[in-house]
Amino acid sequence: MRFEVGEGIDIIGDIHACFDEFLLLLKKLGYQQNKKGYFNHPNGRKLVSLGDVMSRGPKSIESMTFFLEHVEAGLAYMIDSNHGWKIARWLDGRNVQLRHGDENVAEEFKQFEEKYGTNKTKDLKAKLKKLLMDAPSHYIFTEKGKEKLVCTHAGIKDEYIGKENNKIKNFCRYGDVAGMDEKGKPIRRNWFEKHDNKLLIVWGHDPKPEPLIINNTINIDQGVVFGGKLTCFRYPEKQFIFVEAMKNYSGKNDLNNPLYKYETH
Ligand SMILES: [Mn+2]
Repeated sequence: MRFEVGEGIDIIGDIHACFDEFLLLLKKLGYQQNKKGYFNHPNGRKLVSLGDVMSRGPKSIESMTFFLEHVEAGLAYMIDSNHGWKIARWLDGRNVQLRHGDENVAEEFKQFEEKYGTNKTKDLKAKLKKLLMDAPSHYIFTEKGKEKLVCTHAGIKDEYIGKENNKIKNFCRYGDVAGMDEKGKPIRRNWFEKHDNKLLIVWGHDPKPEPLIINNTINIDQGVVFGGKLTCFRYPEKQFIFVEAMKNYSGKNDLNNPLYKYETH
C-alpha cells in the first residue's frame, strides 16, 4: 500500500457513477485519451480514487470499468469503500440487500446483459469483483521514500496507518460510526479530531459543500451525485480542482440530501 508520489497524483473524491463529470474533470486536469482508450497525463501523473466510484448515480459500470482498466495498466489506484464492498459481495453472489443507490448497479447490469449477453456480463462481473475485493483500505504515498500522505475512504486512526485487518478495513469503509439515530442514519464521530501526526490524510465518503480541512486532514467528497461537485486534490501541489454536477442524480431533495444541512434557508 506504499507508493511514491512520483510525477504527482490526482486524488478524486466519491464519483458515485457520475462518469460524465469525471470525464470533464480528467480533461480539466490535462489527461488525454490515447488510441487504446487509456487516459494518460502528459507529465506522468497518476489518478487515485478514494472509492465509491459506483452507486446512486447513472453510470456505475462505466466508472468501475474505467478503474478496472486504469488500475490494471498502472495508471490509477483505487481504494476500498462502503459501496464498493457492498457491490463486491453482491458480485460474489452473497446475500446482500442492495439499497442506498446500490440497486442502480444491479439494474445497469441487467441492461448490460440484455445488450452484450451473458458471457460478457459474467466476465466483467468476475473482473470487477476481483478489483473491488482486492482494493486496500488505504494508501500511503511517499516522497523520496518518506511517508507524506494517506488516502482513505471514510477515515482512519493514526495507529491503523500502514496496517491491514478486518477491523481496519471496516473503519476505513464506514468511519467512526457510533450506531444509528432514530431515522436510521449513522451517527458519525469525528475521527479527524484525534489525528496527531505529520501525515496528511485525504478522505471522502461524507459529503460536504467545500473541502473540509482540519488537523492535517482534508475531506474531498463534495457530493457530486447530490448536485454538488466532483473534487480533485492534486499532490504535491496541494491544489483543488472542481467540476460542478450537471444535476442532482440522487433522487434526494430537501431534508434527505446530505448537502441540505449546509444550505442557508
Ligand atoms: Mn462512502
